[in-house]
Amino acid sequence: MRLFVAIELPEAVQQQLSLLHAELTGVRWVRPEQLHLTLAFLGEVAEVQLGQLTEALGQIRCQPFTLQFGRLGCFPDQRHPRVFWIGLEPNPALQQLAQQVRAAVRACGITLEERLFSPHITLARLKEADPRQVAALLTQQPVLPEVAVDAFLLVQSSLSARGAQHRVLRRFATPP
Ligand code: 2AM
Repeated sequence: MRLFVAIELPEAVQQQLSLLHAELTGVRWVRPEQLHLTLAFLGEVAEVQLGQLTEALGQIRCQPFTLQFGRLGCFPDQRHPRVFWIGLEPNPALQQLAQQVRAAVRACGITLEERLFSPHITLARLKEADPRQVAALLTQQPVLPEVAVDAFLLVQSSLSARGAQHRVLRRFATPP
């Protein structure tokens, strides 16, 4: 099973983010209902590990906090735009939650990339997009509400010809 752990976004925010969609060649916008903040990408996990994993994730405690949206940007950089994202303002509670999730996953023997957690929401994936058109996208300054976080999701992602299909396997409330 291909799994990841993420924070869900309210539907109203997903809809607001989808207003950033623009006519561009070589762009694949993430469907509004699939917009999320990834905390950890686990990749392929054997189904037999699911019990241990949900047990470990279920132990996580965290004070409720709010997310504030930050700037728009591209990975790896503006001249070679592959991923168009919106960032989140630095937030110690979010970093701590991501750390706890990653520690819980690793404790189950699942290997994660060492890459630092860089909180962002992927809005689009780009293939041969014109960097000048992408630069124009980056000048937008969306006004978005804060998002209250008191839970996270374990999600299965199944790849298909129509793109990735997401299925929420478990929602974990995070009691303080
Ligand atoms: P991101 O694009 O928002 O960083 C589910 O595939 C989620 O896991 C994606 O939204 C992606 O989040 C994240 N992810 C991180 N590393 C990945 C990888 N190597 N392959 C696929 N998804 C990855």
